Amino acid sequence: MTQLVQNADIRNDWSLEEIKAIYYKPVLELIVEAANVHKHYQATGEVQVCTLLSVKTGGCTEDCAYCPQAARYNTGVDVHKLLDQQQVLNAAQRAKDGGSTRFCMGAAWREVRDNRDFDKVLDMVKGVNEMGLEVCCTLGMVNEYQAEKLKEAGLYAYNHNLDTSEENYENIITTRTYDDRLNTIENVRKAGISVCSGGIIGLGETDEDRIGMLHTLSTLPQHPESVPVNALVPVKGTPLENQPRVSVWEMVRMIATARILMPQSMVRLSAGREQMNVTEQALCFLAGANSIFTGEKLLTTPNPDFDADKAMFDLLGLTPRKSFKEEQQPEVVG
Ligand code: SAM
Ligand code: DTB
Ligand code: SF4
Repeated sequence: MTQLVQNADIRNDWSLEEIKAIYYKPVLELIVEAANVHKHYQATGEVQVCTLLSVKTGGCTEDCAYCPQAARYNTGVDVHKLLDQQQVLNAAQRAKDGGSTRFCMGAAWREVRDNRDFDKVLDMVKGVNEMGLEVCCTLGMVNEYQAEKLKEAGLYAYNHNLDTSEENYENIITTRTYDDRLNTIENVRKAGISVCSGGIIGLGETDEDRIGMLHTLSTLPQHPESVPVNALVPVKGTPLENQPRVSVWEMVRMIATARILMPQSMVRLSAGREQMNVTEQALCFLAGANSIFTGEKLLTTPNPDFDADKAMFDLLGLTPRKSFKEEQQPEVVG
């Protein structure tokens, strides 16, 4: 089993007070500090390129207030049962041809069930893995046994976001608990799968909630190898449709704090790039973001296309990170 090892100088004992002191620094000072940490632990100028595909869209039983795929909101999302294997492999090939190294399959499920659809997803994982891509899934809650099956099929990473602080969770989702989320993350970790977990800003949460979520993530027994920072994409029909757009400075503050707290993790500038110009995205890279989703769609909402991102990489002198690079450096002994 792959056991990802964490450097000895990585801290899992951050206090809320310490995190606050970082988060509330004057923003330019915060960027400089994060950039220094980034330079020390990461290959600056390298950005991981991931592509999403919604393999099962809409009709979800959950009530996540931000989500266009919850059955209870009228969002006009194109509801679709599980795609077939060939459609998925074709999309993975397009992603690979577009320069992507990680392919993430999302399903609008509350949890994985031991049924034929799960068997089909296992086949998809196997197929995408054989194409030489890092395979990621985000399928809702999984138990230990399901996590092991995914690992055996060749799953590289599993995405399961905390989304917000424990205190704010019930204002956003009532159909499951924060502990449910943490349990799944533990099951994934135990199976030796790389953990991808982060959150969303712009849900109406306070700065304290953002700090609280970063505290939970950075005090897990092992930091998630990837930390996605999403800006809410407000979707008509969801309870959060009228939320104001988050400013770039809020994204920068979140990304920079995550970078300082979890220096070895990939920090992903996730949803919300469609609404950001290149200058704003450059600030996020400077603040320590080193991963993005490419391809014209996230799961159901628009994202910049491959050509626009290629032009941005050229302009900023960024290079795509190679596949299967260890996201955590092995522990330095002696
Ligand atoms: N159903 C699974 C689950 O909830 O874990 C997997 C798919 S779910 C769509 C994956 C993640 O997408 C959510 O945890 C949330 O962080 C993000 N997300 C969903 N809708 C969003 C939106 N409108 N804006 C930003 N992020 C969103
Ligand atoms: C993550 O943190 N963000 C991605 C991925 N992980 C699964 C999803 C963003 C979804 C945005 C809304 C949509 O396109 O439906
Ligand atoms: Fe369902 Fe996931 Fe959307 Fe929540 S975030 S409604 S669990 S698809």
